[in-house]
Amino acid sequence: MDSQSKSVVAVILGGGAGTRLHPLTASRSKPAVPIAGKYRLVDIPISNCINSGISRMFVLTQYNSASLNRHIKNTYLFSAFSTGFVDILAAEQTPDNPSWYQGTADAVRQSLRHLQTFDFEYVLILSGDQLYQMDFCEMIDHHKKTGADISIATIPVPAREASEFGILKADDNHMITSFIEKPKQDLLPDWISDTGEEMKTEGRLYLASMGIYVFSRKLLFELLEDKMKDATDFGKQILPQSIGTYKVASYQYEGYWTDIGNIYSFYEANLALTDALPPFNLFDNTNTVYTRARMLPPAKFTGSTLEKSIVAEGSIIHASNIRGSVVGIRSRIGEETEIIDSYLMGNDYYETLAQLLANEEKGVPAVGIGQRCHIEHAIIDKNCRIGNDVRIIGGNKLANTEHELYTVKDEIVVVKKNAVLPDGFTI
Ligand code: ADQ
Ligand code: ADP
Repeated sequence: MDSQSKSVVAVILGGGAGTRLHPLTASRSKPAVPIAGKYRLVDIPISNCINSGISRMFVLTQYNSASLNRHIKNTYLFSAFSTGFVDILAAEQTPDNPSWYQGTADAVRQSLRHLQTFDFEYVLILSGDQLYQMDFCEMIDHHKKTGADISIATIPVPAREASEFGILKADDNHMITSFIEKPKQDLLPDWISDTGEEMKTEGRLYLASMGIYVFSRKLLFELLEDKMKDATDFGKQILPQSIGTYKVASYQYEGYWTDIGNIYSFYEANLALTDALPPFNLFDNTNTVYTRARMLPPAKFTGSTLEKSIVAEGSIIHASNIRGSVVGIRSRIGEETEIIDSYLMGNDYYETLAQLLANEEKGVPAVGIGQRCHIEHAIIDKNCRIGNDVRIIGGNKLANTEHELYTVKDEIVVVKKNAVLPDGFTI
């Protein structure tokens, strides 16, 4: 570890109530949501930190879940010779604070008493629901070089996306002169920036905050505990109120970055991994994406045609056709089944032969997907039991629906974790 990364502690905002990712967050906290067939959301910021040499991390989450604890405990085992750790700080009631995290700044404020015992100069604040690969050392270098008190990572975005983000303007020395959280479309003309020739030709005229911040230690404590002690949010209060008083720098990033905070963007980001040259590269010698090492056997196929798909290890596939899909660990798919443009998260376990026979007698489908099914434009959460001849077809103007076994959001059918769909079930 170089001295630069030694001076940094990372705080990963693991998520509020997680309502935008419902029903994937019904039984687990947001950082534990499985992505790309074998990882979890929290693996992305943690891997970026590790690849940047930052090995002290706190994950703040609104509620603790068994799966998140197990995942972190089993995955991020730093050696006895390292000072590295990943600690989960779940919102907790204390005698002087009876409430949950009220927002991002409040979450960080409540974590300060855990941070203060460590030796560091900078706090790197990250979102837990973004897909990107970034070298944070470059951002911290920029923070130091510009003499900033606060730095915000920024990315040029087009007008149609600008209302979803904090939008800012910076001067020639990269200092932010104004900031507005999620401006309405009619305000946008006032917020155009000079983002450079290449970005301009792509129509990316607005500088958006990526929700990635560097704070100098002293200032973060001062703001959260004293000067802005009532502020609950970075985007709504701390950042706009800091501009003009403190040196707030913009660190412009132009690589791939996407926010995966809702079902639609989650689905899109997962399926984009099946592209020939995906913008988020899992096949990289240097930027490893870490996750739990599961020691699973290789995937096994019989009679399947695969096109533009990712299949994770431990899967047993008899499907006739898998296209444009991500198939997660330990997936089991029966004969003559078709999987199109879907994300199957896979399973946490295999059933024994005895369990399979016992369930068959009771008429309960096995874990996985049965025979002659057609699954299209869907997300299938973990450990689902989908019988034979089941048809799940999303898209096509399907209305939003909340059902005991599934949810339809933005035309994507999400089958809930552990759901049992009997033979012939149709959505
Ligand atoms: P949003 O993502 O809309 O905008 P917010 O909902 O505050 O802002 O979430 C930021 C991150 O913090 C997310 O990872 C979220 O899951 C997490 N989070 C939210 N509430 C939390 C809580 N109570 N406890 C723990 N974690 C929590 C922000 C900025 C914008 C910026 C976008 C970029 O406010 O200015 O443009 O991020 O995505
Ligand atoms: P999720 O991925 O949805 O967050 P968890 O992390 O809670 O799920 O579950 C993963 C672990 O739970 C696996 O390692 C697996 O060993 C175990 N597990 C879950 N359900 C079962 C089950 N029915 N039988 C055996 N093991 C299970």
